[in-house]
Amino acid sequence: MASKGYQAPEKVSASELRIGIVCSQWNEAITSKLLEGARTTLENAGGTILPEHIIQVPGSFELPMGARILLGRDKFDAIVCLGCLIKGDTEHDTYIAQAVAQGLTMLSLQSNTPCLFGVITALTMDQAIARAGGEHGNKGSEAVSSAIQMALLKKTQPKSKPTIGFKSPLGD
Ligand code: DLZ
Repeated sequence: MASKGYQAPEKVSASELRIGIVCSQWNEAITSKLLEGARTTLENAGGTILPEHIIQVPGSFELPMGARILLGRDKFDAIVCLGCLIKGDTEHDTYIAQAVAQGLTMLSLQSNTPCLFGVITALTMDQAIARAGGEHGNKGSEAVSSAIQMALLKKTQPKSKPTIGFKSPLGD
């Protein structure tokens, strides 16, 4: 079955974009597929990922901090965060997923740089496999498509002073 998820607009070019990737090592068999999908999608759009623009973090919980580290290193148009949370016997996965979603939302708004949630939240390993290049697409690839769209959206806005009082801690 084809993925019913987000369909990227056609003919976007990422050739002028600097996209960073943060990849979690937990469930590495899955996150490596997300990374592969992310790279392929970016390259198909004319972009490249330099080795120094990819960092590994231990688990999904560390993704927002990893994104923060990348943003402190260089100027990026977007950061794509890749992880895979699989439900265990407890609510652990829910707390981590919420923390990551909130962390990335906060970081995006504070840094004025889109930080994308390319995290699979699955009940089983089979569900994760289906979302990492299987029948439900590749969430890494989808996150990169969203990153390109958001980065281009931001680039094409007229420069204006912030009107709602935010001042970026990252000097953007
Ligand atoms: C501890 C933990 C568990 C149980 N499960 C996952 C998981 O399914 N996916 C994932 O990305 N990370 C998991 N982690 C690790 C946490 O994300 C985090 O690295 C640790 O709690 C240390 O902060």
